[in-house]
Amino acid sequence: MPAFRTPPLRPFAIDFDPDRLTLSPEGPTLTRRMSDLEGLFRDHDAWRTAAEGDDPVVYTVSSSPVPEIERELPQSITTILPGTTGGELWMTKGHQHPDHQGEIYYALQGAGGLLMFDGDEHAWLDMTPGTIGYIPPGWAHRSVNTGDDAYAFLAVYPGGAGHDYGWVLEHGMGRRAFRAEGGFELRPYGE
Ligand code: S6P
Ligand code: ZN
Repeated sequence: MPAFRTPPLRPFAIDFDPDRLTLSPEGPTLTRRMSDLEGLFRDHDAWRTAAEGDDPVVYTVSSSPVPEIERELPQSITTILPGTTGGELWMTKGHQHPDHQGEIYYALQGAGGLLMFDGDEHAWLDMTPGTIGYIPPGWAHRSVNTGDDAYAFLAVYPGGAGHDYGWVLEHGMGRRAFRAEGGFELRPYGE
């Protein structure tokens, strides 16, 4: 057996429940509350008030049992709840893959956006059920709930990709998404 098959995974099927947004068999589930998102929202005072108040769940990430190791291809479902902090739409932390590996997102439910930033240029993809968003190597990515209901998507990514969250704190994401009349608007990161 080739060395890369350690530990060996046998082929298996994963059941997706579109109503409960769960994978079976399931792996770890991560819950991100407002207090986990320090330094990310433009309005730091509004963030602190929410984090020190009821500290709401902003998003969850439910994974299949496929491990995050080289040559494996893990999947997860992210569900972002609807809401704003200081007018800024609820979102994921955002990260860069250190080895600049690509990734695929598939929108499942609700309305959202996929914001990408390569350190120079930003890109925004509207994500509604059925949209496949392609994240090219070297583009940091953050997901935003632009609607009034939960926004959920499937992510498929290289197991050895790693997640660099410090990159976003250092470089930003190029744009921020705020609630606006009739929808949302993107503003330059520092405004
Ligand atoms: C992993 C993939 C997603 C995110 C998830 C949460 O490469 O991009 O599963 O991890 O959407 O976002 P974040 O920025 O908190 O990891
Ligand atoms: Zn990623």
